[in-house]
Amino acid sequence: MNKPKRYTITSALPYTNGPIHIGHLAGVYVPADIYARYLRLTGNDVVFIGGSDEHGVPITIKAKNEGVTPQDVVDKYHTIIKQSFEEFGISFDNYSRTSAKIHHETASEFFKTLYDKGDFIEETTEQLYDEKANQFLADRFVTGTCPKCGNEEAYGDQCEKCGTSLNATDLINPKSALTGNVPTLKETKHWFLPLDKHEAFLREWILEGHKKDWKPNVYGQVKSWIDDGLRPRAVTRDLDWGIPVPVPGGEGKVLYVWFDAPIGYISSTKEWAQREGKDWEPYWKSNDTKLVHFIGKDNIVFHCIIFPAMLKAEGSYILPENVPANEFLNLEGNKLSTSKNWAVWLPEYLKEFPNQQDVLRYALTANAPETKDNDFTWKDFQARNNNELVAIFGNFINRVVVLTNKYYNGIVPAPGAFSQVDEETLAALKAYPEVISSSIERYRFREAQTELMNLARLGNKYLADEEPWKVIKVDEARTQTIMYVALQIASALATLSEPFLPFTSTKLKSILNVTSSAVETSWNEVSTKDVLLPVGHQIGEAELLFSKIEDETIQFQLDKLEASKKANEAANKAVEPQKPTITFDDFTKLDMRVGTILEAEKMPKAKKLLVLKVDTGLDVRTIVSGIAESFTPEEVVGKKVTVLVNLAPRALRGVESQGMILMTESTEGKLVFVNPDDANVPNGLHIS
Ligand code: B3M
Ligand code: ZN
Repeated sequence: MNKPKRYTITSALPYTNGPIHIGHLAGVYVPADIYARYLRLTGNDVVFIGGSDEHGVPITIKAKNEGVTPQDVVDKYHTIIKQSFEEFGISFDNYSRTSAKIHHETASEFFKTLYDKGDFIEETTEQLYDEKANQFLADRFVTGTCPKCGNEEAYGDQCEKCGTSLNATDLINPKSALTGNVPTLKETKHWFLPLDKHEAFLREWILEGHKKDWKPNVYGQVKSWIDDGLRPRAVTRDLDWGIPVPVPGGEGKVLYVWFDAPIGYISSTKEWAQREGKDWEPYWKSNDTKLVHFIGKDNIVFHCIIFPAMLKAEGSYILPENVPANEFLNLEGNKLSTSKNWAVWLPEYLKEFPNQQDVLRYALTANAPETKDNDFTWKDFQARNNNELVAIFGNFINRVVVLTNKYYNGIVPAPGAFSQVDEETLAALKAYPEVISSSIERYRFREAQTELMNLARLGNKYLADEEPWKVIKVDEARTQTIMYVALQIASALATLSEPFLPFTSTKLKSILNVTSSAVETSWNEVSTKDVLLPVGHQIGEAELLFSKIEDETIQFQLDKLEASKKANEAANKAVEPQKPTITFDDFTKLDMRVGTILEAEKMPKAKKLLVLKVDTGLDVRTIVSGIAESFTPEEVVGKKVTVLVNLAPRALRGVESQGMILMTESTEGKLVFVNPDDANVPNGLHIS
C-alpha cells in the first residue's frame, strides 16, 4: 500500500442553470467521490472540492428566458444543486459558489497578478456584435458552424461536438442566440492569455511527462490541440454578469467565465481552510500534493491547457497530477439534454427512489463512460439492482445475518479447523483491498466496483457450496466454522464497499455492530488483520440492504421520457425552417376549395389510408387520405375540409385519388384538418 499523501481533488463546478442529472453524476461526481472516499479510508490527507459555477452566458440566457435576474437563477439552482449533492452522499469537504466574496477576491487577485507580471496581451480587436440586442456576442451568446468539424450548433467558445475550443470570430455563419440576428463586427479592447507562449511548457509537461499515466482520451485530445497550434485567448468579456475586470480600462467588462471558474477550486479550498482552521496553501502550492481534476470530456481543454497555463504563469501553484476526464453518458440511446428535458434529474430521482442513492451510484459506475460514451437505460438500472445488488450482495449478507441470529443468537461462533476451501476463501478475501486499490488508483472505477462485487460473489458462492443450513443438521461444529468464515467476508464487504456504496456500508456496519473503533476494520486491515469479526462479537438483527425494483417502477420512468420525447417532437415541428420563397404566380396555381366529406371507409389492408368521397362544390370525387391512424371513418363524415383539387390524380393501392385534403398535426402528434371554422362556408369556395 502507498504512503499517505496530501490530495486536492476537484470536481467540475456545475453551471447553476439547472439541476444535476445522471450525466454529471456518471461523468464527474460519482467517480470523484469514490476516489475521495477511498483516499480518506486509506489514511491520506484529502480535500475534496466542489462548488457552483455562477457566471457565464448559460446563466444569463436562463435568466432572460425566465424573465428573472441572473442572481435569482444562481440562488435558486445553487440551493437545489447543493442540497441534492448532500442527499446523494457526494462527500465534498467544501461546496462553495463563484458568487462568494472570497471567490471574487481570489479571482481578481489572480488576474491582477498576471496583469502586473505582463502575462497578458492587451488588444483592441473586432468582435461579434448584435445591433438589435446592443451587445457583444461571445461564448454561448453566439452559435454557428464549427470550422473544424462542421457542427452547425457550435458555441462561440467551444464546439461541443468535436471539443475544439474556439474564438467567436472563428464560427462560420454566426448567429446571435439572443435575437437570431447575423452579427456585425465592432471594435473592443480585451486581455488575452498568450497560450502560444506556453506551448513549449505544455508540450513538455503533458506530451512528454504524462504520456503513460493520463487516460488516452484525455492525452489524445490535448495532443491534437497542441499540435494544431495554440493561439492567444481572450480572458475578458463585454458583459455585465461576472467578476469585474480589476485593472485600468476594464470598466464595464468582466472576466471570462472559464478564467474565473477554475480559480473557484482555489477559493473553495480557502473557504474550507478558514472554516477548519487550516492552511490552504499546501493544498495548492506544495510539490508533494497531488492535484486531480475530475471533469467531463467537454472541459478537457480548459483543465489541461488554459488553467495550467494560468497556474504556470502565476508561478506559485502546482499543476494537476492527472485529469481523468470521462466521456459522455447517453440516456436510452439519446444524448442527454437539459433543454430537451432528456435526462434523469437527481432531485427527481431522490424523491422517486427514496433511500436508494446507492442503486444509482452502482448502476452509473457499472456503466461508467470511462473509455467511451455509454448508455444509461432504465432496464439496465433495474437489472443491476435486482440481479446484482439484491441477488448477490444483499442475498449473501441477509443469509449470513439471519443464520447467525438463528443459530447463535447473533454471536460470532468459534471456528474449528479450516478446510482447504475455507483457507482459500480467507486468503482470497485478503487480496481484495490491494486489487480494488490498484484499480481505483488508476481511475478504473468500474473495474474496481466489479472487484467489490466479486467479493460478494465469493461470499455468496461459499455459502451456496457449503450449505450451512443443511450441515447444521449433521455437524454443528462444521457449521460454526462456515458461519465464522462467512462473517469475515461480510465484515470485509462493510469496509470495502464504502467508496462505492456509502449508505449500504453504513447500514451494514450497523447491522454487524462494527461502528465502534474496537471492531471497526480499516481498508488496509482487511488484508493485514487475522480476524475481522472476533469470536464472541454480537451482531445486530437482519435488515434488507436492497429491495427488488418492479417493472411498474421502470415503466413509470420510461413513460416520463416518452412524454419528453413527444413534447420535443411537437416543439421541433413548430420551428421547421421555412421553405424557399415562391412567387404569387406559383401560389395561384394551387386550386384549393372548401369541401365536405360525405363518405369514408377503410382501405382494406392499409393501416393508414381512408377512402373518402368528398363534395368539392365542383363534383363529388374520391380522395385517398393517410389519416386512418388519427380518425375512424365515422368521425370524419360530415367534416368541412380544405381540398387541393388540381393535384394530378394518383393511384393508391389501385384506387385513384383525385386530390388532397390539407392536414396539420396537433402537439400530441394527431392529425387535424385545416378546415374553415365556419360550417356555413359553401363547398366549392376558392381558398386564396
Ligand atoms: N461550469 C462547465 C460545465 O458545467 C463548467 C465547469 C467549470 S469547472 C471549473 O460543464
Ligand atoms: Zn467541431
